Amino acid sequence: MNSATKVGAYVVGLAVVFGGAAGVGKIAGPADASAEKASHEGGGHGGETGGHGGTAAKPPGGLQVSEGGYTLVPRRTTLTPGKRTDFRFTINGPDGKPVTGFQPLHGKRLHLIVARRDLSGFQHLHPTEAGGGVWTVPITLPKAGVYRFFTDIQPDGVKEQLTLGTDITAPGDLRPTPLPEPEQVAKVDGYEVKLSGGLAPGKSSELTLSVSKDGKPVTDLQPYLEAYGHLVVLRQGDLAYLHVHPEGEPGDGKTEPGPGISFFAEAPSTGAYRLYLDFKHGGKVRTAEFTVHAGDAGVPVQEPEGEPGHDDQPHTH
Ligand SMILES: [Cu+2]
Repeated sequence: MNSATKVGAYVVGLAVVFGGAAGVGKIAGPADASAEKASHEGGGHGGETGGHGGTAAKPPGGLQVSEGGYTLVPRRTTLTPGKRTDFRFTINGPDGKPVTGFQPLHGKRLHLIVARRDLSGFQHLHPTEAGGGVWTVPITLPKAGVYRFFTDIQPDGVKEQLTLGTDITAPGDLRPTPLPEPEQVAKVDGYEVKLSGGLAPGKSSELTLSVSKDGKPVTDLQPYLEAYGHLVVLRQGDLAYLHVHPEGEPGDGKTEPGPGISFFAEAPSTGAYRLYLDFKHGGKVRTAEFTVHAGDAGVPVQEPEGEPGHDDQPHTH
């Protein structure tokens, strides 16, 4: 392979990462639209892992424990609730051996996202490699339940970012947390984050998250992992995963450090989604959470136990 081909492949890879953003989180500004088009035109040979930006060609990320020959292998599949535990895992490659070469994604070679299957208990962690491709991270699963563990990675030689997902159980008495109703304002640690815009099924839409504290807009957000905000979106029902980055980057000469952080995202379908915005201010990373519905159908009714059901579910014809 000559170096020109290599560079070309790398550029296509980037277009897929940011155009297809972990499977479905499309960032579709005008500039990205052309990049995505380029990836389509250049990616005709890509095959199954060719990273088509559209949702029809590639399923959302995080639904598979193994993709493109790479498998997330936890050393244990249960963790005691409420107990801090050293969680260890490997990413095994097509040869069955732990992978040691990863390309950094937003400053880290591996991102670990954890959420309980009812969409509560979100955590965004950065494990360290203990050697030989074994990753380790101290973690506490606060309550009993089944948790989804997602790894965002791009092994060396792979053209696109992969999000692998596996279930880890914290045994005990499970009390599901109902998904909160959609609200435009989230509060965390004295901060208020206001959401404008929403998610549309199958097409890109803009979401702006504005951060304020004590009623005043925050205009000195700090870069966190090379961005003013990181947005993880999980779909209710199967925890389909998207990780979206803002339109602009710190230091690009036009992106302001708040109060607004803008994202373009595409929901893979109608349904309910939980949004988790990581932002950094005053030296600390905080997470603001929102429920957002994409489209107006297909969201299951959540009733307290014992209440009679309603016959208002949408029907398919
Ligand atoms: Cu991360």
